[in-house]
Amino acid sequence: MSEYSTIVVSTDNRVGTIQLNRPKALNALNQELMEEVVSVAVEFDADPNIGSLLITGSEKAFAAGADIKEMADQDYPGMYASDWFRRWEDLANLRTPVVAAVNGYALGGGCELAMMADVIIAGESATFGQPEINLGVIPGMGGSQRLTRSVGKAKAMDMVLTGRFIGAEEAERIGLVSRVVPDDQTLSEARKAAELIAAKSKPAAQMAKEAVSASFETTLQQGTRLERRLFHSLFSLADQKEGMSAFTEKRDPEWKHR
Ligand code: CO8
Repeated sequence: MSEYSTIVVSTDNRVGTIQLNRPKALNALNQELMEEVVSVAVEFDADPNIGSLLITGSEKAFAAGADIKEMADQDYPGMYASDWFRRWEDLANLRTPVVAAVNGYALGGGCELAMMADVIIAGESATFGQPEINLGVIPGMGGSQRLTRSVGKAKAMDMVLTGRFIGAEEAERIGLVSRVVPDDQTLSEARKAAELIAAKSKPAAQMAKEAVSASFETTLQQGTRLERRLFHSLFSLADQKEGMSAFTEKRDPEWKHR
């Protein structure tokens, strides 16, 4: 029996995997699921034996959005007082790289959750969308911001204003996903990517994530300066010596920092 009611959690090869598991609701994101996902992810983030996270759903749905039934009767004072769904930001702020394996629907909060990941591997029949406009609301888990930064104004406005769904091929073409693979290989390809990342020098992988993520927040000059400073700081670690020695000695590196 899993100790969680909305997710299935496992660890293997330095990868912490979280599978969303509310099949009857197409993995709709409710408060309980948010708490479970984020608390496990935060624990993985602090675990020296974990080098990357893998988040996935089912064949039919990565997640079909925030749980509409849970939200329907909420009111403004309650939403504001609880800062509804703020906790997802803790997932977006993890330092450990996160890979999302997306099959089926990634809609509304589901698309926004996928966009909190660093690498998105999508099955060829995956469907992405921000249909909140059809419910009389707007994206609320970062969709208006992360989507626009990923795909630009033209595509973000199109998706957010019309609510239209896009397929995996278009999602890859516009830069929303990293790779598209056959549906039956989504999880295995995502796992391979997560294992590849988890096998790197952990501080190098974390700093690579930090540097790329900073491009969403800073000017070019601030961002390139941060990148340079992080680059310089890696020369304080044994892994820089090991990585460069291994290259010249034509062997695989054996990372010390995990
Ligand atoms: N919430 C709750 N239940 C859902 C959701 C959802 N988002 N999506 C699907 N379900 C449930 C259905 O109600 C249904 O349950 P039941 O069998 O009890 O009726 C079950 O899942 C299966 O769904 P369908 O029968 O509808 O399956 P279909 O294959 O016919 O359709 C769709 C699949 C197209 C995915 C359809 O279910 C759908 O349109 N779902 C809603 C998609 C949507 O609008 N998502 C956006 C939600 S709003 C949001 O995400 C806001 C995020 C930000 C919040 C931040 C707050 C600060």
